[in-house]
Amino acid sequence: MTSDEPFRNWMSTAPVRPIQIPMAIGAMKTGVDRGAAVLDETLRARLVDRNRTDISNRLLESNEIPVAPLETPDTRRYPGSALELEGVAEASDQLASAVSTAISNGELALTIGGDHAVSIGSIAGAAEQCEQLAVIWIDAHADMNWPEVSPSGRLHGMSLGASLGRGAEELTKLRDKCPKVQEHDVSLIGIRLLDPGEETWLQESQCHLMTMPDIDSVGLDAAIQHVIARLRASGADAVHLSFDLDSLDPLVLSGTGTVERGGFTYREACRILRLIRHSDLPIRSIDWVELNPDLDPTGGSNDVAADLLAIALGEDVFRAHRITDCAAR
Ligand SMILES: [Mn+2]
Repeated sequence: MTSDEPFRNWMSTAPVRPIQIPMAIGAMKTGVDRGAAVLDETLRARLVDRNRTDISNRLLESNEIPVAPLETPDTRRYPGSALELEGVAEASDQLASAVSTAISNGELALTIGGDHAVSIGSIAGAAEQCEQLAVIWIDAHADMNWPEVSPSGRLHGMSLGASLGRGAEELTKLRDKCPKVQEHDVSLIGIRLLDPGEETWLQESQCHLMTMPDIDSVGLDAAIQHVIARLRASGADAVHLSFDLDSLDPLVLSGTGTVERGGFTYREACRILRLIRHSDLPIRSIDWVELNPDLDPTGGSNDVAADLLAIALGEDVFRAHRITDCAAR
């Protein structure tokens, strides 16, 4: 990695290709499929409202990936299984192709979920367009289960695991490259709930884990700067950012399927996204996932999800006073 390449980080510079993927079969819960269209619309309306032509002019026409609909929502747990494997694998392959094409055209591939199982496809697509992919995973959960240890059988809790090469072959061998990303090139941020299998794996893995208690102990800026420095030194030639909206505190965003208390505040999330956006990491692709509009009838969660996405894509407030003497940005 060299840092003199202009516009290495595509978050606030490249044309943006939104790719809607209304997946609910990874979560087995209705509503999260609707999140894809709602988030896309809310983002576009917001940019018009606020006259952010700098960003709206970069937003290209959205693609939509077809996904098998969730026929029977099911809240029961199916330990040791991989529910709806075929449907997820099929949609993941199509998403991978769309993400890969967008990146090859110089477009920031913006995957809009849908549940977090969509990352299986987006990471596969991102991995196709580089030598060595790194992943920043911002989430309340690690999503590193695999069928044998999964407490629920839902694939949205196995997406990072599959990208790391554990799980059903239909997913791990998707588009031939396995694993899509190596453990030492993965940084997880904001984690506050691990299942037993995930905990065991993480203890022996080389994944870089920044749990919420870790962040509290070193401070948010230091934690994120550490992640950035680590990935910069990794040799990765592309970085994928996967943002699960359940990383936020439920008081900030309640419209998501698996809420965990103790999440990021709105301001903390803004700060994290700005630090990543201002970094020289070669970000080529982003996921924005797990918005479930049905779970927050006020619409407030849709607005929060769209606000943060706008910030990820380059929105900023005008700053009257530059605080140069402490090198803040
Ligand atoms: Mn997740």
